[in-house]
Amino acid sequence: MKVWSRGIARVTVLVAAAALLMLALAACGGGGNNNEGNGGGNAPAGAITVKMTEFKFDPSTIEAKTGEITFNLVNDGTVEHDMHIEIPGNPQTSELVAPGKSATFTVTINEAGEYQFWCTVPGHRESGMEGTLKVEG
Ligand SMILES: [Cu+2]
Repeated sequence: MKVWSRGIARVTVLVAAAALLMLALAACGGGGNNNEGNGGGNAPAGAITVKMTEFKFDPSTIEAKTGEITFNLVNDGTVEHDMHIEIPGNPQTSELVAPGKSATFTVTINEAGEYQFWCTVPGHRESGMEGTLKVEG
């Protein structure tokens, strides 16, 4: 009798451990690279996180220092978005970011000033998806 109940207890522990393992695996899923996940957990150090939804950037006014500027673009919307920064002589556009995904976007701006940015998907800028990047030396 004692041996029997011990066996049951052991099986119960094994089942519980297996369930925990599966939960842990599920929690880790989808976080493998920079284009996965939605929390920006893989963003490089110093990156400026910008959320993109229909139809705005959050924040829409961004302050940065001259030099290399890295954005962590997080698409919290339901359609694709990107970020275009109008740098005179060197305009830059990020990759298109799918809904629920994020992407790293790096530009170099050596001159202090205010730069306009917007989403290039047709109709989005007109709907309010634009902002200002203030760069200080
Ligand atoms: Cu857009």
